[in-house]
Amino acid sequence: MSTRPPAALTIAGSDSGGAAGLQADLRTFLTCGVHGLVAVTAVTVQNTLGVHDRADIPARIVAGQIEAVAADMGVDAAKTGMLASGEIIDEVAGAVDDAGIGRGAAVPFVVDPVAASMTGHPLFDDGGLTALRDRLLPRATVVTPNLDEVRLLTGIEVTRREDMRDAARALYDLGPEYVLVKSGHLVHDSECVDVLYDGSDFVELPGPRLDTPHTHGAGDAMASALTAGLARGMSMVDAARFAKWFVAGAVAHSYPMGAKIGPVSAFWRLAPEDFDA
Ligand code: PXL
Repeated sequence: MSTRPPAALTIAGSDSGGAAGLQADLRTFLTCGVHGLVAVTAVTVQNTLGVHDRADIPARIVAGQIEAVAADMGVDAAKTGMLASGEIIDEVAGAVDDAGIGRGAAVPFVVDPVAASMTGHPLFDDGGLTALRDRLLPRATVVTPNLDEVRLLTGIEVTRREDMRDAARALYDLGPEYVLVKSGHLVHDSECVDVLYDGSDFVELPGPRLDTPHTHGAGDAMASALTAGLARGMSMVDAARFAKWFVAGAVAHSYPMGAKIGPVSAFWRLAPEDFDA
């Protein structure tokens, strides 16, 4: 390859288990044809039993990573994952503004409002939720909550497919350009129909509901495939459909690893000869 590929930036935490976090994002970017840039926010000590410890990166180092890659390498789309603290969110808000990333700027900004790990451990401090709502959602080109994050951000408890539209409207009022509400947690629904809302119209994004317990990293894969699609110049609707396609393949090829919930997989994007010994 002699020309520069599209580049996407993830602002996210490290998962030592390699299922979620920046590891999932970089794997998704690569297999979606996009160079991955990284601003690490925190290091988690994690396996399938839980998040056992963590160290947050100093906020100025998080901002420094964003500034450094934006100034020299160029960012075609950016996303957030685990943001760790209100202080880090404040620095990220300033850095994305300076880099021309976000709603109304040239570079699309996907805010995945990651609040807790799969095992229920909080992934930001008490100031994090307020900072996310007040400082990041108004800067988001698109916000991609699951139904737990919908409840934390809006107080709305979604129990039926129909409630997702009310949730999308309430989230839209917090300032993003688009809202993509994910339906994965509606476990009694036979399909996974996500909803994309732009303040006037709804687009339904259908997908299969697959019967597997191994879904760690599915949300990260969805948001990073969406980011990759945007980095490649797709419209929001096309990028959202692309992300659904990618995450359905990743969940279909998930595997057991460790005692509890195993990772979703991007291996299906590799050719059979890549597996020959
Ligand atoms: O899936 C959300 C997520 C994001 N980032 C990190 C995580 C998790 C979930 O476990 O550990 C670092």
